[in-house]
Amino acid sequence: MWGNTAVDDSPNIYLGDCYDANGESSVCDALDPEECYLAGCEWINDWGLLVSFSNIHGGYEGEENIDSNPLYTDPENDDYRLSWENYPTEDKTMSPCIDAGTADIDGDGEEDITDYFGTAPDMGAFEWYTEEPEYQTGDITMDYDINVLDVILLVAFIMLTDTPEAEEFALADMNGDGLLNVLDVVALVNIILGG
Ligand SMILES: [Ca+2]
Ligand SMILES: [Ca+2]
Ligand SMILES: [Ca+2]
Ligand SMILES: [Ca+2]
Repeated sequence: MWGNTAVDDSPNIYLGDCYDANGESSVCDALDPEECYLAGCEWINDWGLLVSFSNIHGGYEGEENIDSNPLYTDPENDDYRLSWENYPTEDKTMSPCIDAGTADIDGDGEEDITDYFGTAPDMGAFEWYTEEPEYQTGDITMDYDINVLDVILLVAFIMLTDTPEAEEFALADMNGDGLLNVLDVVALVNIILGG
């Protein structure tokens, strides 16, 4: 949503530019449906507005819409950023809005939004992200576990039977010398054996 205008002292949200926005990836969590036209629906239907990939209080018909507590960081103090306490574990501390939006706004199969964090854009105004390094060095398979599968992939890179992406290369280069070789295998195996 963008280009919004508050009309007089009415409790309603005016959705500007909605034909372009199509209501994608927005959060509407008004407790009272009167406070939010997205929950009220009639006005939207008059416009033929499609609402999809959105969190609508009370629910709304449309592709991938949800109706759940968005787990804002501190809404009482106007902090509407999403929260995810136990990142990267996808448990109940993860806001259901995280990665629940769509990068393909017009549905043509090509991503229109590219500067998101995680597997997809989030619903809502603020993209949730973490500054912490995502993966430990050695976790080449990027599954938050260092085990024999990482060794197998590292060996495949060294034997040139597989080609690392830049991020995989960085995770595989255990000693940080810019090369992938047996020294990195030894360092990786030592981590696994040492626990
Ligand atoms: Ca995201
Ligand atoms: Ca597209
Ligand atoms: Ca791994
Ligand atoms: Ca190395």
